[in-house]
Amino acid sequence: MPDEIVNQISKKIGMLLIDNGMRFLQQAFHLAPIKVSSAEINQILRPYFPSNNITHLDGFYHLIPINQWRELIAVDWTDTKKWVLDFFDCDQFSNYFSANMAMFYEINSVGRVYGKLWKGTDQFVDYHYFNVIIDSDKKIWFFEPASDKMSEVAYQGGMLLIGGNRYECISFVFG
Ligand SMILES: [Ca+2]
Repeated sequence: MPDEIVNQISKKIGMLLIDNGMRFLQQAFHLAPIKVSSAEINQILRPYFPSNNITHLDGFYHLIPINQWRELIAVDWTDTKKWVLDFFDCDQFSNYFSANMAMFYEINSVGRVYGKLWKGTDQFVDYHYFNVIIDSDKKIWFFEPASDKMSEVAYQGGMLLIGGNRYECISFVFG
């Protein structure tokens, strides 16, 4: 069979599998999100991040319970991607996870966060890009899409610690 015909068949089958895969996942999860406005998202974040830049690209957001987030994260394959400096590192992981949740489930409440990361509390590593999730109980969770580590937002001694490492948020983008 000529290569061009094989390529055409591969493209069609690839798209068909992706399309059906999305439908299977949507049907298997039975998500019933609540809908909140961008003003409510702001009200949830502001007590923790009074001086941060928070950008909303949507007027309304779908929120789901944290137990459903844990199930979605267990199935999502973002964390299985290989870390490649520049071409698939923290910003791609963060964008990819956020986009997957919107594309598969129309859940747009995964924020992308630009900030700084320390190893422990005193060893500065680099500027960093990661995710924030707001659940339907209006709780804020930080999420590392390359490792699936999740932690509820909490300040200890004035520092935001996730898994024992210090984070500092500069800006949030939702939508
Ligand atoms: Ca990159």
